[in-house]
Amino acid sequence: MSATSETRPRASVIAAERSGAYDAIIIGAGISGMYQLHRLRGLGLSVRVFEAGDGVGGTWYWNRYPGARFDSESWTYGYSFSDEILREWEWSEHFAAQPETLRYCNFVADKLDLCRDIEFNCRIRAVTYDEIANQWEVEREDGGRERARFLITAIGPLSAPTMPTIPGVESFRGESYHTGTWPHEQVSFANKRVAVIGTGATGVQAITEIAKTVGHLTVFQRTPNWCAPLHNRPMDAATQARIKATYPEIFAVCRESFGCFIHQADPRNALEVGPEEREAFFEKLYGEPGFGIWMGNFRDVLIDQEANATITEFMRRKIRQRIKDPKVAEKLIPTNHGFGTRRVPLESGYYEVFNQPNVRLVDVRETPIERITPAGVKTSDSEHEVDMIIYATGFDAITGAFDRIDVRGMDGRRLREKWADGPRTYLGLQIAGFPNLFTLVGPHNAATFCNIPRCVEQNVDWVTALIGHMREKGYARVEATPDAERDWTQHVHDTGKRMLFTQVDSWMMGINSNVAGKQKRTFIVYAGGAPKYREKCDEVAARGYVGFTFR
Ligand code: NA7
Repeated sequence: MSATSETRPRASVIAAERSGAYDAIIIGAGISGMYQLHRLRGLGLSVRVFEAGDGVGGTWYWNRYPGARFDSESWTYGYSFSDEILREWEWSEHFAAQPETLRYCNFVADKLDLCRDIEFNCRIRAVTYDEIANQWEVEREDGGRERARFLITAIGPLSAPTMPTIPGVESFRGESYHTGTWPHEQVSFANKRVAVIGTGATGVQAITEIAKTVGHLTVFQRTPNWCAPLHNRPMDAATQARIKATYPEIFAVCRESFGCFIHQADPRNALEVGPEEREAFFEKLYGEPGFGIWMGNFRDVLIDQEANATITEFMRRKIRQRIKDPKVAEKLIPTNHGFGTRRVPLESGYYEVFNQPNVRLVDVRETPIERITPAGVKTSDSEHEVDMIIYATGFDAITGAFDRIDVRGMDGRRLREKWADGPRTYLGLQIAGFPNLFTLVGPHNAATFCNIPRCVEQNVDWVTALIGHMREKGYARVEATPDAERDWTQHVHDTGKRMLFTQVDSWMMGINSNVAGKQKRTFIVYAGGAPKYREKCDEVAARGYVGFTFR
């Protein structure tokens, strides 16, 4: 397919503008919204995208914090649908940093001439289904309203940043930032006393980078994570050429792996092999780039407690070896969860940061943060005076972005209320009672646990095919049946229960200590793996979109 071909008849958009209703509205111009726009144009639909930021890129637009970079191999992350884009774009590193990924998003937007159909700086506050008109009415934060037959949310899995509910946050006199809304201007750490709160995947990247130039750094850690080496390196010309020549094979490998990464699980069980062979295998994975140690490990380490204990013990030893002060090492070793049962942060010298004389680790389980004061962070045993506080405190994951929009379906029913006891969906793409609404990276969808563009392409293609099917048959309305929704939700719960991560608190189980009502574990991700998910979606389509009603 040529990426530059003009695929959308201009006349349809002009007609939509005159009648005041589009065929489709997409919320969000990140990885999924951009591709969905391109594909719907291909169907000849009039489409409008509303994006809160002033540029495309979603995650890569907002998360500009120091150290932000891929944990997926760059060359497995880009869109696969356009040979022209694959040929022309060059990744400079195996795991590109955020500025390069944002440039990539802009490169794609320019290639496909996407921006003419995107309205930037436009946050959506409410969406309401109008049953009589069979349209969605979309209300912008500035009060403006737009209408469309189809509404597609492309609002990202981790796009609602959350601040900690620590008293006094507003009182701090110095600079303060949340990593998920990092300023566009350069922030300097030189000669400054900096505090970082949070040690998830974001905190680990930010702490490692900030430690290179900071005056003094204090890290406030509540739960240590099992971090593994990223092993990033620049891309040389020969590798670049080899990758470009083998993109189809690369994407084929990703397609068949659990999370669409290049790493496939080893077919053996951990305890099937002797201790020496196991150790050698772990050592090999530890020395290799990317998520291999998480996704390419023995097939049972993420589902069997005993198998998991073997890799957990290995990782424990690694941390002890890398930290000079044994007391600090013990603080950095997780005690309440096994390796891989929470999102594994990949690191490039994270542990060594704690060997620096100008870095201090504060375990806030030992000495809880009592409040933020005008001068810094007050814990139960002292006041840490700082010039800057960085909140790497994460996101209201997956359902959080939906909660920020007042979504009302049939009979004015609110999505927030429907999902009060956990999400209920069909394929993670549709919801009974919310006709013509598609959730591209919604709960229960494989994209929630995935090398995102790989799953997003599948979802967008599937939704596009469904809309194409409706046009062909003359249908104007599609809705998941309550039975299909019940069965899918049950399937999500059943597949989830096999996985150890569902027995641990983390954003993957919908836990966020800073958001009311998000302290109970909830099945929000699809843990059956991307290949199984694709199979299910394909089967639904092949059986004439079974589980949906059309009108
Ligand atoms: P995470 O993984 O949710 O991490 C947030 C961190 O902030 C985590 O260490 C939390 O500790 C900590 N936190 C949150 N609130 C507090 C308070 N009130 N006090 C102390 N510490 C707190 O978010 P990330 O941004 O790192 O990563 C999110 C995903 O983005 C990541 O997985 C990638 O896929 C991309 P806790 O663990 O809750 O004890």
